[in-house]
Amino acid sequence: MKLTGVELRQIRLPLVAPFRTSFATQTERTALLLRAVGTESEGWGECVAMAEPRYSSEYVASCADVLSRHLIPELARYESLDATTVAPALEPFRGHRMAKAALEMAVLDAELRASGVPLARELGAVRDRVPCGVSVGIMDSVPELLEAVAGYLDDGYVRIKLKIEPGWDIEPVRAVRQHFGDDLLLQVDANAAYTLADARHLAGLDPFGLLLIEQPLEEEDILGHAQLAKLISTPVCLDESITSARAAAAAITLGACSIVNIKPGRVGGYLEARRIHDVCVAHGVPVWCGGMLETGIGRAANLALAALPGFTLPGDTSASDRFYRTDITDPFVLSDGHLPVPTGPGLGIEPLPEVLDEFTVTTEWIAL
Ligand code: NPG
Repeated sequence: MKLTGVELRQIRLPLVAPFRTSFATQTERTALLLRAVGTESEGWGECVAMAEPRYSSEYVASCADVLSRHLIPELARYESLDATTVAPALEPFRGHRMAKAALEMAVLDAELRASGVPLARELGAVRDRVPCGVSVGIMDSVPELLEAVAGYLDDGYVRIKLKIEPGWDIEPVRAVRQHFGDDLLLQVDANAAYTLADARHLAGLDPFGLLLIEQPLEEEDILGHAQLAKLISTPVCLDESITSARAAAAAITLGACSIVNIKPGRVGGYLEARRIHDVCVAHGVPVWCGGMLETGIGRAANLALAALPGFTLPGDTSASDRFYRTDITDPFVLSDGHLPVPTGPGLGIEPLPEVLDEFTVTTEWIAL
């Protein structure tokens, strides 16, 4: 396929409720969408970067900038492009994995649409639906948290993830465990809010039978995670630190994690995400699919990935209405705690043009 151009579109979607993590409170999602236009077909990509560089150093405007100035023009040199050539072609540009992932995703979707192959089949999926967990933000009070968790359990979610930070950790976890019982699949996510000096405090979570604690320490602190893993009995899962298959192999080998959260948009794309999956399977390390408040576009692709055999824990692949009253695609609706893996060619879903236009803030066309 020869690319003729790429459209960059920034959209802004209101959230159904504020979502508070240890690094920010979000009330809306600003997202960057890509539409890659090739000689035979078109494909969609979604960049997972947030409006501000709080979760990672990348952010929407930085991604739009590097895509339009460097990454997209670089692909003009390729007369015949397929998704496997995108990452090697962009390799000379350092970092910017979220931007690269979005571009590879759009090319991959275009290519698979042209050949009629669903993304799930291309990646090696073994399931036609996936069990879904939900991520619950930091709340002002424990009663408010219990009410939110009860609502999600009523919806059918099979696993609860609580966002934690210093001052909001042991007590909310204890309350949820006591209120909902020992059978609830429960895990926590610190988004790098602690240091190794908090090890004894974090060991206070040990009695609650958590599935895992996600990214307790800062992104670069692999050694610290390895030390922490020896001091607490809750399994350590890494998210932000896992930037590539190589990083995953190193973290596992060093004992820094025993579970991995794979976010395709954070690791440079679905092809690298599959390599991380393969590395983890080879090491006997369970993986699950993370979420970044994706629209239906990114959600569709995450469901395809989450259907691979090594994804043995429920992911943050929640239904569209977890975050959005109106999504830009047909919504993904939870059924018996599961979402269906899309079966159409490519992502198997497309934005609804009128809705997309309604939420669009800017568009830019980069011709190749
Ligand atoms: O279900 O899409 C979702 C959100 C899940 O909590 C979630 N994501 O750290 O994993 C995370 C967190 C996140 C949210 C990360 C926003 C970055 C931005």
